Amino acid sequence: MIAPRARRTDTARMTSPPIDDLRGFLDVLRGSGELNDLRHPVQRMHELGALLRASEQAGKAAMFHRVEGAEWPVVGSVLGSHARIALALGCTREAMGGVLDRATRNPVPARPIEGPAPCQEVVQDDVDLARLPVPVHAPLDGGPYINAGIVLGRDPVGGRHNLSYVRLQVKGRDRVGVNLNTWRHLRDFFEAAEARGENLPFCVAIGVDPALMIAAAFRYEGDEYEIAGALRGTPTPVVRARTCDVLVPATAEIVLECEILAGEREDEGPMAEYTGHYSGVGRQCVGRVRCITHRRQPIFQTVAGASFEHLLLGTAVTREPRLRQLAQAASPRVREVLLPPYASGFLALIQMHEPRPGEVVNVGLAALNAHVNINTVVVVDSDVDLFNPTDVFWALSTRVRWDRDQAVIRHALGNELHPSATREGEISKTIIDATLPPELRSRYSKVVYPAADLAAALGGRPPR
Ligand SMILES: Cc1cc2nc3c(=O)[nH]c(=O)nc-3n(C[C@H](O)[C@H](O)[C@H](O)COP(=O)(O)O)c2cc1C
Ligand SMILES: [Mn+2]
Repeated sequence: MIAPRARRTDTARMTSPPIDDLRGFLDVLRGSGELNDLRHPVQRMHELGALLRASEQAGKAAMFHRVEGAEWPVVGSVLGSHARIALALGCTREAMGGVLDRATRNPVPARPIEGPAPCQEVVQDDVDLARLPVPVHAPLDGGPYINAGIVLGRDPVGGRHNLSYVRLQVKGRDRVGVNLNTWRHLRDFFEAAEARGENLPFCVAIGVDPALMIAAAFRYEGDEYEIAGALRGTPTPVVRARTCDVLVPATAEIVLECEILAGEREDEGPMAEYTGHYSGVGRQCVGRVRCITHRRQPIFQTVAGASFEHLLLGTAVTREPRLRQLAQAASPRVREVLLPPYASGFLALIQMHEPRPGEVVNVGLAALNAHVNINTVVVVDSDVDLFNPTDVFWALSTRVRWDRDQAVIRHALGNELHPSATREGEISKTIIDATLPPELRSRYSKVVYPAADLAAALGGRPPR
């Protein structure tokens, strides 16, 4: 049992040592009772995915020590709950929004190191992806998917590094499908390279510390290594890849050094996506793996498609800071914002205190611009708890007059995976005003009973 990590409140700095690799974080999770260690053999096809889902739903990450036909263990759902993300950040659930927000405004750049790096302890120039224990997660997935890799690319203009997640379908010894959605920095870099007839070098770091995992999910115009450094409180040590000019995290478990091939497209998919539906099969980019490096006895990390981890990282917590900034810039009467993971990042909930006439629409428009995927904004009064879906549905059912309180925006850009979008991602968006208009506020007050100590009353004790 290791000592619990000191918790960071809104203002205090972390006092425990920073977590600087995946192994360090797994120790923290074990010490906090947040990790299931599964030691009996499991199948890489489907069985591992089903057990991982069961473990996540029971509230824990899962480490599979014996995967049939594989040498390396697999771990998943490492950041699959608010509690585990809070542990990674060394803060409380309530302080998380502030910690993430400040990280985007206090960049800590990566620090290149010389000499041998753990991630390059073993080098495999004769690439064979079959050596990696890549699971087939969901029942209808089109094949094994590497989802948890931090995809590292460099801006051809200026050279900044970009960190993101891109699902990679394993297609052969050294071949992967690369699913790049429309609104992605790596896609911009690739299109610029392809226009010159060139391949785009990129690397994939699999098995990294949680600050890097969280940073990669951010949409940020700078270099996302800066966010990882800010979240951890120390710069990310990086080392040059062996075959290209990309800097990779020195403590990663595994690194794939790759390139996206100019002029090539192939069928890719289907895969269980964050929308809760399977994606279709589409013509997507193709990557070639040129070299694999790894630590001795590496741990393979995975994120199952449509898992809570996928939703939390990809659609919720990392997008709330910008949502809060833009909504509060539109009105000082914005109190709280939320991208509830159950709505896959398409729904933004905003709580306002006594908005002025018309202001809800202004805030709604700002919120729609916080991330391209957001297509529904619901604004509620300050007596409605955003974290309680029952309360939000109550406001929707009792405080909306549908011919007056809804603005519909047509022909906007959203995400192409949404079932209502065109193939290019064109979609309609809406702002719903579920606040009481000023003239009704005094007429309709919410029924709230005082809190009571039922346990004390049942036990015959006097209430505290
Ligand atoms: C587990 C996971 C898998 C993801 N897979 C993809 C993907 O296959 N394609 C994609 O375009 N975005 C994917 N995303 C979303 C992007 O990684 C995310 O929006 C990121 O901010 C994009 O980086 P960028 O803003 O620097 O372009 C995924 C996110 C997560 C958390
Ligand atoms: Mn980016």
